[in-house]
Amino acid sequence: MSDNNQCVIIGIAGASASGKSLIASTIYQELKEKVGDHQIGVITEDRYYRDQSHLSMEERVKTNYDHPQALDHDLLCKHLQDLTEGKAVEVPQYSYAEHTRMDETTTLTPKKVIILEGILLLTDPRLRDLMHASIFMDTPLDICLLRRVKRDVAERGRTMESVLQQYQQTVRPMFMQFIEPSKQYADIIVPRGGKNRIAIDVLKAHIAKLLKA
Ligand code: UZR
Ligand code: MG
Repeated sequence: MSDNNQCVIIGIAGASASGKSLIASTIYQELKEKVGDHQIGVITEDRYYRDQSHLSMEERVKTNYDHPQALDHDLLCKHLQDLTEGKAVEVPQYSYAEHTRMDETTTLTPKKVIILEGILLLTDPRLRDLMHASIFMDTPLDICLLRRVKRDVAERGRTMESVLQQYQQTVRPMFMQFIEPSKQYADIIVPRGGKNRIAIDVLKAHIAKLLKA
């Protein structure tokens, strides 16, 4: 990594609705003022759910979205490498209502700091290698479930019944099988959720230190 295209990558993992996006956007907002508007970006792992446009809607709903295979980590790794080398990338857009990738992409230019957030990031050794620091949101699962029901009905075009069914079928079992064990790879474990002020300040201070190094 040369000084000119330094890119600090911070990974934030944890259960669905554990506060990953909230802590990522809080750090983004607060650091943006310090490092400059165009020098910090957030990448959500959700954007890298695989394209399923070749499948019918019936088949799409059967996908296990909480399994590492549902995600295109190859593309995510490629994009992180490109950003590190100073190249812009086209981040896919994903539709939760359609359960597939959309045609449009979002251009992301190289940044000094990239905050990556997503449920299964720490299960992939390639992604762990690319991170300069990793965080696991250790929010109690009942709190996550409450938040998930509210969010998916309000923002992701879902019914309460379908959210609860999916929770029992995949969300909880895959959390136990893949996400919870990936906690061992985190540098920092954050209790309670995305509003943990001390955790936010510690992370901000650490990122500032990495930027100076
Ligand atoms: P976060 N997910 C869907 O519900 N539908 C999709 O088409 C793609 C993903 C859910 C996924 C996972 N699983 O729990 C969650 N299910 O999105 C991850 N079931 O997103 O970390 O923002 O909660
Ligand atoms: Mg999220």
